[in-house]
Amino acid sequence: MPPDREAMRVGCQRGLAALPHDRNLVFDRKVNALLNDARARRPSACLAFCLFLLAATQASAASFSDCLGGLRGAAQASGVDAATLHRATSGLAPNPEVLALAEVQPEFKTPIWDYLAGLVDEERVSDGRAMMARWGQALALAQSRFGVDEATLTAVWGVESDFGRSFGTRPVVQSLATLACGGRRQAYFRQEFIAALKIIQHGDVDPTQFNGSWAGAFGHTQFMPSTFLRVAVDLDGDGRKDIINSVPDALGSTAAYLRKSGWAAGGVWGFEVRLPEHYAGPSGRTRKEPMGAWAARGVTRIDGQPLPGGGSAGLLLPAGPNGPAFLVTRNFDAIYSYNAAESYALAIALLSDRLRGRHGLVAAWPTNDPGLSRADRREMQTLLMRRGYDLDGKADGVIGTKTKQAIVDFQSRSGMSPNGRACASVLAALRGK
Ligand SMILES: [Ca+2]
Repeated sequence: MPPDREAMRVGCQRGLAALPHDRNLVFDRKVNALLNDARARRPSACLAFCLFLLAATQASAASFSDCLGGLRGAAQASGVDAATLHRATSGLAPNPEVLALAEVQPEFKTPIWDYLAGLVDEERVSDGRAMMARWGQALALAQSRFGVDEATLTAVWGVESDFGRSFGTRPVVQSLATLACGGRRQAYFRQEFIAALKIIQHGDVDPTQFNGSWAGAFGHTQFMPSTFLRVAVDLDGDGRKDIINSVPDALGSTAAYLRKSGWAAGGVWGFEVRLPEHYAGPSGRTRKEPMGAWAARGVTRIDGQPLPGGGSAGLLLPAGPNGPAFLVTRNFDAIYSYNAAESYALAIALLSDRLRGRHGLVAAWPTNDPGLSRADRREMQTLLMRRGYDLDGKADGVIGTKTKQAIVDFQSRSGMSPNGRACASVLAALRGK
């Protein structure tokens, strides 16, 4: 496979191209919320929906069974043994919720400052520092073997699964079989399904614990099965590559992934810069030029110091020329390849800087209404519930459908623009009343 196709395949690890991955988790919760809404609040709609689902399920049961037969044949042809096939696919039924999740489209585009406010908050910085202290030995080993520094590995872990707190709960084999037999990317998920069976056959992952996101990403660092087969390592030396139960294996596998994606040992991801006034020159992550060329255009470090001498970088302007600006290197591209979204890579880069003890972003995002940290989101949800909004009793910091609906309603009643954003003005209004 040509390198660019390979990068795309890897970059689209979660089955959705160019979407920051936490939004997929949000979709996940959103569809659950929709289904729950239908069940709880609109019994007649639920009945119609369930009858439709039943009819569709019956009609597709035969075709799923045919499809699964084809998948078994393909798996066998690529070396999966009969015992593994029997163990992993007997009685397998499709999961309609997984197909529904694959079809969900975002209602609103999340501004990058909201996205980053939830991913790079004080809580994750503090958790990350504690994890660096706790897993220092494994991080040092991963760094010595693959050249990727400890702060970057910890930041990936924190953004991918909140340091192991959110793995996803759907059986990976079932999700992948469902997506391989329905939906828009069947060829891709067919290969992932076969890869998942190979992982089981090899004994790296216990089939009863093989759960993950709706798209089949699993473990501390949310690898797709084919990525696991390609790069996972046994860092703790117990003979198994286990990114579900072994933090060292997950961190080592992440380091191996970044190394294969072009990470330069000892290099930086880049840094925040200051542009000359009215800058109208070139920009773009992939438009790399020598540091000297940027210096000649008047670009400096954010504190006004001159740029370092060597290497090349692209000028990243995530919110246009009036927002924060960054010069990003090939190491930023390696992080980008993990999930094919610049906002995602920036979250990891900025979190890694905080974990190194450096300051966060200096320039302000072009908004007078900043996004909220997870602690602020939980407080906002608590205050909304106190006003009688039904959020299932959960102040979990996840902005799902019910929270958005509550925000829209609260904004409308308070004379604010009803955009459904979890933002500073909403929290301030809730606190003040
Ligand atoms: Ca191991």
